Amino acid sequence: MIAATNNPGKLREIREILGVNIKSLSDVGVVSDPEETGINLKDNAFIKANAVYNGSEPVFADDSGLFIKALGGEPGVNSARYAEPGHRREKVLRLLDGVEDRSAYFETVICYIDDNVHFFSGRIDGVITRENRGVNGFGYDSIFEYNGKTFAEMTDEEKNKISHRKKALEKLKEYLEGN
Ligand code: ITT
Repeated sequence: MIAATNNPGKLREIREILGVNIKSLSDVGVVSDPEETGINLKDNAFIKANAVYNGSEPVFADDSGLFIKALGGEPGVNSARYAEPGHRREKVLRLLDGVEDRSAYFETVICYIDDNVHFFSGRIDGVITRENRGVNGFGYDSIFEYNGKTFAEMTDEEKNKISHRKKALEKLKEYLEGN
């Protein structure tokens, strides 16, 4: 299976959770960074997987986002493009300054293409912290808290037990095992 992602943090999580042989884009010499023009995670997951699929080897892609209640679901599908790199978490913290209801969730939609196109999704609910905490993980991990710890304060193993991506990957795993 080829994982159509350029995000090393994601790739590491996928390998750890699925435990099957996963090739990255660079392993197969494919350069792919299609524009994520979809209006939701499902559209973008399909765009990413379909850009790599060549009719033989199965392809996996996921699109994920952080959906914050007080921001009307932002950054959501725009999580990767919400601000310049290095400024995304600060933007969220600034917009939530003084906001009491800090509920948020991460959602992942996986698109898996073999002979058909399949979708699997997973979600985890938590809250946005008031400052960055923790050094592990990637993206918004240091401002997303679940059960008293941010994702960046968890080990990979702890995060991978409960994460949005884990839940979606478990569904894919079930599908793969039934085939
Ligand atoms: P692709 O190459 O797979 O497209 P990406 O970094 O663009 O990688 P997504 O579009 O799926 O990834 O995700 C959007 C952003 O959401 C991503 O850049 C992160 O900032 C954030 N994100 C996704 N999953 C996350 C996670 O598990 N923890 C923290 N942030 C996450």
